[in-house]
Amino acid sequence: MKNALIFGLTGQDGTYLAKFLLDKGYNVSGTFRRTSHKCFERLEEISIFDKVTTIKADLADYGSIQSAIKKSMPDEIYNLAAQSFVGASFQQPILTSDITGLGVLRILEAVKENTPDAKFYQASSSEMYGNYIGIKNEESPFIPRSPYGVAKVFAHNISNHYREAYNIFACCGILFNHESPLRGLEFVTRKISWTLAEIKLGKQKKLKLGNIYAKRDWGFAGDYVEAMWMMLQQKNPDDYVIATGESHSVEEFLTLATDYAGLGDWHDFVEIDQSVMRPTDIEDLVGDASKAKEKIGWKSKTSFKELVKKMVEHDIEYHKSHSLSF
Ligand code: NDP
Ligand code: GDR
Repeated sequence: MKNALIFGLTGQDGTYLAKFLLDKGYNVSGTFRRTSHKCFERLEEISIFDKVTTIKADLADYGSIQSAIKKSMPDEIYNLAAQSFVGASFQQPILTSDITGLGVLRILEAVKENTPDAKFYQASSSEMYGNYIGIKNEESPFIPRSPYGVAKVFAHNISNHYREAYNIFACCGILFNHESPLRGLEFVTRKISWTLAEIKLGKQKKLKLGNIYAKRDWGFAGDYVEAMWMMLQQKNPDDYVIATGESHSVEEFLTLATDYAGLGDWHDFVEIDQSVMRPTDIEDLVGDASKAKEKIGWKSKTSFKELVKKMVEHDIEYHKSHSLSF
């Protein structure tokens, strides 16, 4: 039985990946941060909390990273941990650089010193392309437009460097946006599906959004975690773009979601909120995942429409059965 260690187990992707690896028969360990509140909701929502080993570790803290690696003795390490919200990276650029950028170097050093034969996956991002215009593949330049994007470029480059200099089996998945009913509430897709459900059930009146003309290449997170695993099963380590190949605007997502929620015309309840606009934003991101298709046999399975429907239906059901109380 293989051992896998997931940094960022408690996040959207960590949860889907843990489920995927458990189904493949792996022993799954994953890290969580100490918080004053519950942080295992996602694992509980898909009923896998009691099937994984949880280890406390913070990417700011080398000792805890090393100890997570020594405890789990992994064959495969997936780094999904990050300050992952682009919007917050403008307000907390130093923290973002430390966790999303330098944190990856801390893991790589711990791997080099303790388990140099372990395979390593790094969660790179389409946000690294930033201002680069046109369809993006593995050869396209990185011109990041946010502190988050800059930190991810560092993490990507240092992972490539450890592959070249120390022979670490390091793969970077350059993933475009992927969403799900487990997506964090501040990301635009989930903010929309969640708030529409609240509006439908009379718990909310308004939905406040920023740049609704921005376009993203949106896939389903459940499809994307499979690509992470596939990369580590290849003979040689490499980097791959993972994307659907089509982009849609926030406005299109909103229109479709409003339709699925049966709420009529979104102009009746949407307000544009200047406070969520970013100092710099990326207008359009579309990925070309041909290399992943040819070399590892991965392709996106869930359509844009299916994704929107899945998220809206989940959140309406959720709000029907839960009343939040604090
Ligand atoms: P989430 O924000 O849902 O999860 C991030 C994870 O990182 C959480 O488990 C979080 O813990 C953990 N984390 C945050 N800060 C620290 C820290 N200081 N030390 C240790 N762990 C920490 O992100 P996703 O699951 O959506 O994304 C997974 C990875 O993929 C991230 O690196 C993200 O940047 C990257 N990515 C995501 C894409 C997407 O569209 N989802 C696209 C491309 C890349 P906690 O639960 O305590 O907050
Ligand atoms: P992104 O995702 O920045 O692409 O990063 P997000 O959903 O935050 O924004 C997508 C686009 O929507 C616009 N937008 C809004 N965004 C938010 N969050 N809230 C709003 O109200 C709103 N209104 C409009 C944004 O300006 C942006 O243009 C995600 C994260 O998962 C990263 O970790 C990952 O690396 C990239 O995707 C690929």
